[in-house]
Amino acid sequence: MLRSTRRLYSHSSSYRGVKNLKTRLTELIPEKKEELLNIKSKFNNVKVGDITIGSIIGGMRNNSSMFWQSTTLDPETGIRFHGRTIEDCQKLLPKVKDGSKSNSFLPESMLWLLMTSEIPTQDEANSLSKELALRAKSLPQETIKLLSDLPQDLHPMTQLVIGLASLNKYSSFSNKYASGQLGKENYWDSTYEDAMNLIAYLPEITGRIYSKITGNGGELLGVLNEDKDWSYNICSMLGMVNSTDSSNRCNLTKSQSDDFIDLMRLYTGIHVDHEGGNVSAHATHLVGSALNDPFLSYSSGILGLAGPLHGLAAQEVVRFLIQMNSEITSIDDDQQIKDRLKNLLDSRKVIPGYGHAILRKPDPRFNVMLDFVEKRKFTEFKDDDNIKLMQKLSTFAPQVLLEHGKTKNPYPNVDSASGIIFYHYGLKELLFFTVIFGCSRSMGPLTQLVWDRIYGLPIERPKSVDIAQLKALCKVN
Ligand code: AMX
Repeated sequence: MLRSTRRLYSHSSSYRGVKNLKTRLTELIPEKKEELLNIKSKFNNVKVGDITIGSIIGGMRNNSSMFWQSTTLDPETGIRFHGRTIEDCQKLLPKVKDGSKSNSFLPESMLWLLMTSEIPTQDEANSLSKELALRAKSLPQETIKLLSDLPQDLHPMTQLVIGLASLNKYSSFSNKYASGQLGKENYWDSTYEDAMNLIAYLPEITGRIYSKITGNGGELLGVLNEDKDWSYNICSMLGMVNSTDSSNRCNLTKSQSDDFIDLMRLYTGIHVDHEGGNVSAHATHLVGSALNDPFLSYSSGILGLAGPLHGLAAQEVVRFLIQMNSEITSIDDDQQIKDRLKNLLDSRKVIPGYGHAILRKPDPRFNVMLDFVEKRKFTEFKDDDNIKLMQKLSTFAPQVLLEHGKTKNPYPNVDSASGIIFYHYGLKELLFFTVIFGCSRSMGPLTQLVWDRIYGLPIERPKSVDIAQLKALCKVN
């Protein structure tokens, strides 16, 4: 399909009279900066907690040692975005207003909330959708060419990393820094520009990777519509929209297509951030602290997300569900399903999609994905055994994991539901699911990177201890 050549984003402070995100952010900076610097100067020596040997050897568990601006993860109630639960966000954040029956808030509204701690108005959310669509048009041809030259069988997450890292050449931050134009006070401005461009480019990069792995040579399966929202454009470029924008490669009906776009808004809206310590967020923050630009920093986050214990779990779950479904004799044979789960644990394998390093209750993000299914269980999903198995496992797997007794959290995490719903609508390429996760996750860690630069946070450099020091601490020889 043709690449649109319509107008690019211009950096004015308002769009149709609505203040843009950067303008609002700029207004907030002095107050927020003073707040944090005040805490640092007055309370520098306040103790936060004790670091134990268990934490040093055990992946730094329970070690509160990072500052993260926008989200916190409560072990019982789950993620909060500037104090607001997912339920609050569903009530408060603006949704798309285009006449479709969308129930999910716009991820753009969430980005506004993450950056500013404020709920945007409908006009502000819409103007951000427009801004991202306009920024998307400047995706460099070199990156497009690079993506199209990659081997079809290269893992989609590797393709995503390569695409994002290549944008470093065009980074406003890196280029200005290298030419000596930047003082510390100005770091945040070009970091913000790069971060917003990166988020804006993701729908097209994602679409091109999907086209490549499905044998379409990297040519887009749909166009970017500048009058539509970010999630719509992801769906369009995956060829998953029933409109003239998109190839509608799975022949979705209008209602299925609307549901799929809504699913994308829901999924990308709730995966944006999960506080700072998870691998993708932490990696972005760590690499960014060495003053890398957002493209290199978030490529590192994506590399972390590609691990099977983190984002790749989404892919593992779908593989697991499909395989189990092909092996059991009936979806109604509950005992057979439980036995298979037990066998899996006995052979020291993990049940993908279950457990969490911090959460100790079912993930509220899982609950909203399940709600999406529940609302359609007698219609769209009534004949889908994979979806039925996913629902059954959400009851059986916690029982089996509890009996087994090792896992600290036996409940479903968000990955146990998401991939199989995408699969239902026609996204069958399992390796691809984590790329969609990567689109969403850009928003939280990149917001943090902008704030890291606003606050002027230093390079991250924890102290490590060697085995002799460990022994000395434990008073053993
Ligand atoms: N199935 C089987 N065993 C599990 C398990 C699961 N789903 N979750 C945890 N365990 C085991 C651990 O492997 C560990 O065993 P070990 O003592 O023999 O090493 C023991 O239970 C204790 O682990 P834990 O403290 O409860 O979990 P953790 O903090 O070490 O790890 C996580 C957390 C997510 C990596 C783990 O629960 C897991 O591997 N889950 C399956 C993979 C998954 O769904 N990952 C996605 C997480 C969400 C995300 O980031 N996208």
